[in-house]
Amino acid sequence: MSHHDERTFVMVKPDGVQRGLIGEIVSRFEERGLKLVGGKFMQIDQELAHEHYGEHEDKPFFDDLVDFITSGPVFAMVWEGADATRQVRSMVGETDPAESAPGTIRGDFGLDLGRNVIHASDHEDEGANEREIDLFFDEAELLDYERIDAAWLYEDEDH
Ligand code: IDP
Ligand code: MG
Repeated sequence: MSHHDERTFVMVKPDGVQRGLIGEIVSRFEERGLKLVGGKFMQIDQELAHEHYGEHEDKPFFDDLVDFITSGPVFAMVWEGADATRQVRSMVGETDPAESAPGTIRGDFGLDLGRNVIHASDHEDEGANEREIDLFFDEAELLDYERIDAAWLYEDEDH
């Protein structure tokens, strides 16, 4: 693996899907230079919701969070690139849209903590990206290809 093959898990939540934001969100990551290696339009069931948000099961908002994330379709994705997990989180913004800077996804498209449009793996939680990718995708669903502009995105990629 070269240094720009880091993968991270991202998901447009049910509010983002209903509000027609899938394309906008995908565009931001594409334009940044990240490579889409997996994508799945799906509805999360109770079991997957509990597993995905297991770290929050003792929090007061857990039941509402599970109800919300299972309430409609989501668009799950895997994006690849240099420092992908940390770079995606910086593009997503803070957990609370009200605290998120304009220019970030949550800062541009949200106002409410419980409706924050997008999930992305936490770069401060070691291995969260790989765990979440495994939870949502089979290895065969992650595609191996080169972006045609790779040599213009990375100085050390050969022309
Ligand atoms: P993150 O999505 O920025 O990683 P986490 O702290 O991992 O934030 O929380 C997971 C999700 O739980 C958040 O995206 C948000 O939807 C919801 N959430 C977090 N904290 C609260 C809260 O205090 N009230 C209601 N919902 C919350
Ligand atoms: Mg989190």
